[in-house]
Amino acid sequence: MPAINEKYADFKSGFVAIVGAPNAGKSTLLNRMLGEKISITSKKPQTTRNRILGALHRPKAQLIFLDTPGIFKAKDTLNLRIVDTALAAINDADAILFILDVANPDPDSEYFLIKRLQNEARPVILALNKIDLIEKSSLLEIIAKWSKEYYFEDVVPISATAGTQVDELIASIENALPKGPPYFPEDALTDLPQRFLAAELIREKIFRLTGEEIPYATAVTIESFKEEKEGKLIKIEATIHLERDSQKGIIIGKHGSKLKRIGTESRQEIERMLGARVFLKLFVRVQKNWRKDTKALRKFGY
Ligand SMILES: Nc1nc2c(ncn2[C@@H]2O[C@H](COP(=O)(O)OP(=O)(O)O)[C@@H](O)[C@H]2O)c(=O)[nH]1
Ligand SMILES: [Mg+2]
Repeated sequence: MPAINEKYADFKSGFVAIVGAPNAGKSTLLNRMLGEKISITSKKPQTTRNRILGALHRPKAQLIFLDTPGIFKAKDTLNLRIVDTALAAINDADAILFILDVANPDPDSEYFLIKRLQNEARPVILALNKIDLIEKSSLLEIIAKWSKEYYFEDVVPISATAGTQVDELIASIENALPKGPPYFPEDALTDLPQRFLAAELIREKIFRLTGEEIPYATAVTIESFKEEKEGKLIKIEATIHLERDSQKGIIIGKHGSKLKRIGTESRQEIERMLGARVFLKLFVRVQKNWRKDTKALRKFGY
């Protein structure tokens, strides 16, 4: 067997922070690049709250992506934590993948990030996302505009949902990474425990199936996660935490219909993720004003 440094003589590896405005498509792109869903997505901004790590294994490289919450002006304690999480991921990275939504620009967030990246020695690659939503003819202008704003290592127009040019983007990121052996074993997809991913899938359904402030007032914790029948059946008990009593009725819905739908849809996705049958039991609880409560935030994983 060759020595380890010989075996990986021309191997590349590194951490890549995915940053951008809320809703730019960061989590959708991560799932697309990995070919697996590890980060939840929705039409609503600020779906992602934690740092989500996903490893992409290539023949000559390992790309370790850090999906982050969007960068925006935070007002409460939860949101300050969320933005800190995104900025911390930038500090941990070897390269930065800046993604913007060409169909719905968010200049506040975009220029905040551009400013944060000034004097950045590490390579920054720009992905111009959602090109499926704009006229082809306007793309050149957008590329020219952003090329003037910053010295990007590369600018790649993509569509994360359609998969357009995602392979080109991956090749460009691989090119920008430093030489080095892999950090994770080849079968590792993420460092996140299955319990966390299950709670996230429940939170995603709440983001998609409820409106107004409900998704933002929600946290999900897993109370128990038990394998039975040699791992063929998994029994999960989860609690949906809300901020106010008045929100309970909305989550539960008429004759429990909303909660039932949240339960069914998340169970189906958790089953797909775990490759096992899942028995999911949901509880609803009110933890008054948890978003401002540092102890509660810690308990809920923020
Ligand atoms: N049309 C279109 N929609 C996209 C594309 N990429 C992401 N989206 C949608 O944009 C919304 C926000 O995506 P998400 O990944 O949650 O954004 P994030 O907040 O940056 O992580 C979702 O509804 C996605 O389906 C794309 O390339 N084209
Ligand atoms: Mg996200």
